[in-house]
Amino acid sequence: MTERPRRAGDSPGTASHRASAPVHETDDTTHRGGFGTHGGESGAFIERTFREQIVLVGVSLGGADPTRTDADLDELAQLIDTAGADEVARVSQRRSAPDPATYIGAGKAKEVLALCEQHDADTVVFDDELSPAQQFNLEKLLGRTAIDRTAVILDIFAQNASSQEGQAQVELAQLRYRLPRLRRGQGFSQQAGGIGTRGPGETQLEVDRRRIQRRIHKLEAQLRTITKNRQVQGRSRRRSAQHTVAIVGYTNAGKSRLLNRLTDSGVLVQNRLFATLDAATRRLELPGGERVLVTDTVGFIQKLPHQLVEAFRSTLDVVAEADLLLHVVDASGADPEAHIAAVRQVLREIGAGAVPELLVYNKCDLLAGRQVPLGTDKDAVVISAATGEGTDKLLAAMADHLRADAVIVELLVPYARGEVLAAVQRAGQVLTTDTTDDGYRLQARLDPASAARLSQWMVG
Ligand SMILES: Nc1nc2c(ncn2[C@@H]2O[C@H](COP(=O)(O)OP(=O)(O)OP(=O)(O)O)[C@@H](O)[C@H]2O)c(=O)[nH]1
Ligand SMILES: [Mg+2]
Repeated sequence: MTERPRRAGDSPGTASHRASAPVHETDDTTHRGGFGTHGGESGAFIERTFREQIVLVGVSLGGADPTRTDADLDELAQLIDTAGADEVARVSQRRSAPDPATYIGAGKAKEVLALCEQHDADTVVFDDELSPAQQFNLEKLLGRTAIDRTAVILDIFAQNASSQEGQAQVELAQLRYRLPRLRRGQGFSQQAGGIGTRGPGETQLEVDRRRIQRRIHKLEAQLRTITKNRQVQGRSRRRSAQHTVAIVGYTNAGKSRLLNRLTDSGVLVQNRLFATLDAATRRLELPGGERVLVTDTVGFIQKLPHQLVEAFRSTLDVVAEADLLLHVVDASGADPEAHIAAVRQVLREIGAGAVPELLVYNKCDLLAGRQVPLGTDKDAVVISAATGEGTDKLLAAMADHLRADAVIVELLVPYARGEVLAAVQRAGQVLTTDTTDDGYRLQARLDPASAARLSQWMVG
């Protein structure tokens, strides 16, 4: 048993929380794993008083490439490390299809059990989502907690959520994941006891389910209110006609560091997965003088739990509504193409598949002479958010993209209508200004939507 060592990159809040946590006493007869216990309203899936010992299991399905499975398990190991646990062993198997009862085959399960005993593992983590029945059967077979990648990701999100909205979204995703997996003797039993909590003929399990349902409805209502408030703000932003740019990409690609580099803002940057959960928006002036709003967003990953995508949908609206996406890719990573594909898949899921995208290969300072794997995208930009290399080109490329469909118009604005002049300046680029007897005569470059909105002032 080890106490979780404090690591560089940990936020002071979590680290001190862990350091002060009581050391969990082990008892040889009961298993100490708390990773994956689906109880408690607080929502943590993972034991935090010590670093759990984890066995990882991956399956290459159909004709899938086994090296792919190994890369996926490397990523899973990174996830469990971020969650606060350690890999002690890994097992992989090729199958044409998952076993409906136990996901892996019976023989393989025995092998996993032997490994667990050899390493005194607390928990077994499967790289793909287990059905509730598979999870139940595996726990019985293995005599320890069996969970999947989804539970680990949900746990990391729960650790990192800080805003009220983020916490509500993560809790909602956790409860939706937990509800079909609730079993007798788990869940809210301790809290649910007492006179009046149980209806006639209701079992404890039914009471627990009902409590979770109620909590889900409450969270949904809370999130609807937050979304409505945001939509009001969004409308005023659209009236101001500023372009919006969303920074998207795989987790840890350097999205937040890029926002900081472009806008000099102090957004949290960490060498940790899912450091950013709350969108941060900053103003940025492009080389042509046009002002845009840039938003940093939550990172994506392969097999991102659909419960999380659903729960974060309203936050991710900024992505679907953006005029341009900066898709940040870690160019120094092992398989940038796979990351790009995973991100594009999530983009499609959230209705942002058609938003124009500018590929931004980041971390070029780490390439040490290697070629950037540019693929076929000739518009892609290569940068380093760390050193600032390439960011001039990136800004120019952003301006080009946003201007691509712009039109040049002539406007006549009466002197008394200073607010119209200001709206033109915000919406686009003023090319020339003359003073005439009737007011300001401007030549401006505007996007079609802004031009339509300002059409009453157009002349010529
Ligand atoms: N060497 C190098 N490191 C970078 C660069 N950009 C980001 N990093 C590092 O990569 C790690 C992740 O950076 P973040 O900006 O937090 O990444 P992110 O994409 O916002 O990640 P999440 O919010 O967790 O999804 C940090 O340790 C950064 O310092 C870069 O250009 N070069
Ligand atoms: Mg970030």
